[in-house]
Amino acid sequence: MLRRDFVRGSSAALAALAAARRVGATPRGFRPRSSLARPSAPQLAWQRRERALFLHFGVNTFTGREWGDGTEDARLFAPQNLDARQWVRAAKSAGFASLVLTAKHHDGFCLWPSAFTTHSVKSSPWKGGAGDVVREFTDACRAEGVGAGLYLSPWDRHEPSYGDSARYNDYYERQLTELLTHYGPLTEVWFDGANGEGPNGKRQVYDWPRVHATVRRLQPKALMFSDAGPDIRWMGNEAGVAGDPNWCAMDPAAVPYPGADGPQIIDALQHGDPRGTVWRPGEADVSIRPGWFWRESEDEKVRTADDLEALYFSSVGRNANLLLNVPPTTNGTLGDRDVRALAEFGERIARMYASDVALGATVSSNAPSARAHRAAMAIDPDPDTFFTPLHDAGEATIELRFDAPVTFDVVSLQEAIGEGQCIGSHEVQARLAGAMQVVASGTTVGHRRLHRLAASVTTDRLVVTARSTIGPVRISRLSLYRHD
Ligand code: FUL
Repeated sequence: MLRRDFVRGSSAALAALAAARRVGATPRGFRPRSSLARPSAPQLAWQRRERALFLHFGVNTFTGREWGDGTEDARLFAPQNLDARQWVRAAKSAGFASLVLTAKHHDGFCLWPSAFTTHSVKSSPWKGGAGDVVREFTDACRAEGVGAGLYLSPWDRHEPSYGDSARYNDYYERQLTELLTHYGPLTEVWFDGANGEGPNGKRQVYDWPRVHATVRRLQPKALMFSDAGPDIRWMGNEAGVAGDPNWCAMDPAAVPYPGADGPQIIDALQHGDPRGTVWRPGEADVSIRPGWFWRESEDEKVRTADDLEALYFSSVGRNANLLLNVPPTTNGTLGDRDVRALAEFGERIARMYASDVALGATVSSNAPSARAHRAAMAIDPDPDTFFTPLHDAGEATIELRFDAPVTFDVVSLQEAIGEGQCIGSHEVQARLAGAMQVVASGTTVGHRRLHRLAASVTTDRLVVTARSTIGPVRISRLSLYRHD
């Protein structure tokens, strides 16, 4: 099927296009679509941060439930030693540069003293009703130099107006406005799609266009997450696993509203669409424990650093950001076991990235390129430089030669996504016992694609071939690490 994004050509050219589409490449002679979706500056900065910490905290922490029903007594909320700085430091120890806190979950209890309800910290014994968790959280993030994000559940099982759509939408807008105007700049605003019936037996109809417009107006740099974006999309599961392939672009009609359900919706969330008109990269959310909220009975089930590392490879390693939930305890701090796992995970990833053996290579490519985009730019650590061939041939090859053999077991490929995402397949070959052999291959690259090899490879020659489905191959960085 022909798409508008290719300029019309001769029948021979069209046949070449059809053949190329079958193998997933862009043939010579076809110009890429000029309107390729690209990230905004905040989206690109967010993708480069790669990892964020999620904090589920509220009355559920004290009842041991996952979904409160809204009848919880606000007096239950009584953390003895709440310490938001500890949350942020634990996040930083694992290399997380931003955090997202549940300002309000489905039970409707607000972690800030909202002027529009009494069902909040105001009615709790914590700090004599004068405390504000959102304030402590955002202050701690700012003091520690990391981004702060907030989750405001649209579904509210406490608020009497819920289900009376127009009235509740006003209530929600007022609460959102408080969060967007009282706590300084936010990096992310998190919406989920849960949508129940109100006390009147009616299903609430959310006003998403109004919600989005409010966030844009009051916090133009904050990115909005939901199944339907508009800036960041859900990855389609809560297991921390990105799709393969995973495109950052999407057809906005594929997931019309948050909470839309069905196999095609999940498929669209997992994979995106190379020809999609909007840039909506995926965020893979997952918890360090079986539940989202803390409960003592799950203290023995905290994921290990090994597990967290596997999640890193299945999310960040497949072009999605990792949003890892680590819930505070009834004490108001993160548990020791969780903090230890985070720190160990962070150390391992830092150790892996500490030494890139590709840096010593002599680099060449199979095609001429402009000086600014020469082959050596493919190993240059500057994320803003990249290799691209002078003429877009839909395929490009980078060759690395080493004076002395190097050993690695992780291959990291990064595409210059500031220009859009184009690579649809790639292959890595290394000279082993005198012959070139495929050591890794895959589909999309995007911000980062990691291959963890089954065994370490020692070689003096490496060739990476990348094929593009929609525009030029642009390799921002190829790096080789040892992970143990
Ligand atoms: C879902 C919620 O229903 C869960 O409780 C949790 O907050 C998860 C991250 O999002 O929609």
